[in-house]
Amino acid sequence: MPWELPATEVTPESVFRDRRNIVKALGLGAIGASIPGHVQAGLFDLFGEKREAFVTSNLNYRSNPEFQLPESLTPLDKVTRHNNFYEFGTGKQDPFENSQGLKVNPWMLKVEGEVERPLTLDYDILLKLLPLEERHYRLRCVEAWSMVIPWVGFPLAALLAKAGVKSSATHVAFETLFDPEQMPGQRNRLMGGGIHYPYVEGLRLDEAMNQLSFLSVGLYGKTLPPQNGAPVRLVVPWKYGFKSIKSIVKIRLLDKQPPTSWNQLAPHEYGFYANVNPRVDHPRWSQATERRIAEGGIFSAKRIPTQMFNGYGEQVAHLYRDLDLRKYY
Ligand SMILES: Nc1nc2c(c(=O)[nH]1)N[C@H]1C(S)=C(S)[C@@H](COP(=O)(O)O)O[C@H]1N2
Ligand SMILES: [Mo]
Repeated sequence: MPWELPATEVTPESVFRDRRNIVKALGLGAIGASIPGHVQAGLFDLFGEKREAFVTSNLNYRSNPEFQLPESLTPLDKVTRHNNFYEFGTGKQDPFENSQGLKVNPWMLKVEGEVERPLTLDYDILLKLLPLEERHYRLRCVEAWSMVIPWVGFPLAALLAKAGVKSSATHVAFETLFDPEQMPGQRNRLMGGGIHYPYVEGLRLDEAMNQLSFLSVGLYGKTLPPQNGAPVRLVVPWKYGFKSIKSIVKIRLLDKQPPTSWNQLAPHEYGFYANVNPRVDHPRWSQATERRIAEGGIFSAKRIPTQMFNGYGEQVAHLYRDLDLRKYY
């Protein structure tokens, strides 16, 4: 097929050799102006000839034609430099600047709880267990900006099938790495935005089993950079971005709804469901439109109407037939 990619070249991934030099380089504020617009894996080679920053590697995958979009993709440099990942600070550039040292290999992802076969996946198994595919998804942040991102990964349902979900399970809980030594936002309440760490998220089981629910291990054809949630993060494109939890270490099947980080922090503003809905405003701003981050500066981003379920109603509206979406926001 034309969309088959050449054989993968799996290079050693996270390369991070000298933490102090990076911190120094960052302190000098040397990054920023000098970064070329079009960014490749070599982008992360920002800190000079010693190649100390995070390195991503090529993935072997096929593009899934069912998940293409009419809109253009958000350029890689925007996807990797305008982020929310409060473990590394609340500023949009903080994740990029503060996460390059994140150690993602070794990594351990556990699938446990109400399953027939609990799984412990290390970094290599995570990338090899299931066939990888590319999907273009809209990502709509609750802050009313959005992107279109080419993710590489596999359906969450495929992983859950490997573990064998017991009939007692009704929900799935997710947990991000807790490692205050590596994640400054977990050491400092102000820097971490007041979130009670580890960051946790959850889905109803039928939401988790929906074909759109995706575990991403890469974007733009390469393994995820830390700021986007390396080595594995959830992507649920019909929900606000905060549901798409990053750098996951635990997936737990439960017989009840789990607590979720943003809901715990501000329950009147962020619900458990968090389905993208232009008719239900955030208490402090409208959700009717969004700024689509594409070519050009972030502040030149075009304002476009927000679509119900972020445009994925055909795939997910049936899940909420009996739910009052004003009450269950
Ligand atoms: N662990 C963790 N996951 C997280 C967040 C976070 O702060 N911590 N931020 C969320 C929010 S608000 C958004 S919009 C998306 C952003 O994903 P991106 O930076 O890859 O675009 O990640 C989500 N996942
Ligand atoms: Mo977000």
